[in-house]
Amino acid sequence: MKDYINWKRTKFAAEIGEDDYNTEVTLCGWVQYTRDLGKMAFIHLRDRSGVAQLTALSKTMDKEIFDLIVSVPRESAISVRGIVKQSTQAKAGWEIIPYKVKVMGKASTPLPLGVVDKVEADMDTRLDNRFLDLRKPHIQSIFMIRSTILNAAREVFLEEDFVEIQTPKIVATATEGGTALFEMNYFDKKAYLNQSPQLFKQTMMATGLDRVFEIGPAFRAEEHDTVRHLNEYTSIDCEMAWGDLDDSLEILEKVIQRAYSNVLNTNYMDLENLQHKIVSPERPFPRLKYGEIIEKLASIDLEMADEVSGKKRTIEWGDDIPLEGFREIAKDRPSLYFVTEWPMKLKPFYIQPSPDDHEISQGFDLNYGEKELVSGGQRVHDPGQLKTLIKERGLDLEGFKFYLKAFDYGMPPHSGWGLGAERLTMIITGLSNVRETVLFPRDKHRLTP
Ligand code: AMO
Repeated sequence: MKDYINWKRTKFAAEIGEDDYNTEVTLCGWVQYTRDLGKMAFIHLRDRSGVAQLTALSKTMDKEIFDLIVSVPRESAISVRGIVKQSTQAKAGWEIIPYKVKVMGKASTPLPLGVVDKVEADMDTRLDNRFLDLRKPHIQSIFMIRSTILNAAREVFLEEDFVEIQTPKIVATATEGGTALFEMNYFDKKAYLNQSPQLFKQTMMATGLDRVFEIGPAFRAEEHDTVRHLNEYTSIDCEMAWGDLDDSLEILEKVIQRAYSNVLNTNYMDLENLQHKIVSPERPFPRLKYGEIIEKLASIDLEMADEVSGKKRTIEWGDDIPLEGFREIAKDRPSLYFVTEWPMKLKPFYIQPSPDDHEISQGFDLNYGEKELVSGGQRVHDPGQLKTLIKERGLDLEGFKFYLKAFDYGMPPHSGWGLGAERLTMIITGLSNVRETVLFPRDKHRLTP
């Protein structure tokens, strides 16, 4: 027989209040829990907003429907039509007395992953069954927050007159150094998955668009198997012309600040689900010079392996700052701070030297404690200087032809930065593993789902 009932949701569980008492509602969601007492049964129906208690009474329902609702396996997707009744026993102060039920998607048994189990399953089981993992409210909250963060960035860029762009992900040239590239066949040529939109976003500075941003995937074939590295991540990139580095830093501060404030305003329930408290950072963020950090680390005798001899020695100017170094700095600076005035040799070829000292770059990082969130800087816009820097790094000019061409026909001064969406989400949600912030993470051991 044709089903003439409209099973569309009329309310979310969390929307139900006193005004709905004694009215009819249709709820849609998943069966979280069932307790069958014979003539009566309690069912917890979970939707995106929360949980509703259904109190099924055999005397007010067709036997067939009562039997169906008490026997439907946990985590099945159902729609329920019923009356909202005030109740002193139900936690919410109300319950639903159902009279019609439709099973939309029956769940198989046993479940590969418990949704309401007190004990958290291991990461691999969770990622292998991500659709069930996301039924847990605190896991769903991570992605609600991630969505707010990406929209906050977009909001600021659009307010500040940036133009959204998309650049190719299949490319012929490395951007961030040749070691971390995924290679692929492109018909009869070799191609790579792009590590960063760097060369393309800079090329856009020669077009007159002036300010561009891109939120898109970046691929790094790094061997790192850490809680901070992914092989595919989402990069929030921007580039702006006719200004200086301070303009770029200001936009970055605004993006980060807006991400915090929008999450605080719209995701307070999600933060509660994650049992995490955040405070919106104040602008301007503190700025530390690379040299000051090295001095501090040398004063506590932080040791590292010499690049040439491999022997242990105290850290000195010119060394990259290892994670242990940033851990020391994080003891005094557990939150956001810029690291500026890096040595030229520690920054990519496209970063401009300081006008006062050619050993020092106009590149910066933004850290949160020991974690790097952002890299960026004032770019080289003089074509001759850029070619020299590319050659000095032992890179082949030929591979950069399309990029260099844009510098030969009127390239304005420009700066920009790249922010890892997952690292920012990790910090705002208070999670310790970056994999938590990606639906289907790609790491050294994981290619499915
Ligand atoms: P960089 O290589 O420092 O700079 O990357 C910028 C930011 O991207 C994020 N990120 C990653 N996140 C997760 N997994 C990874 N493997 C990974 N690699 C990078 C980090 C990092 O701070 N072109 C420059 C940016 C610029 O100058 O505009 C770049 O890509 O949050």
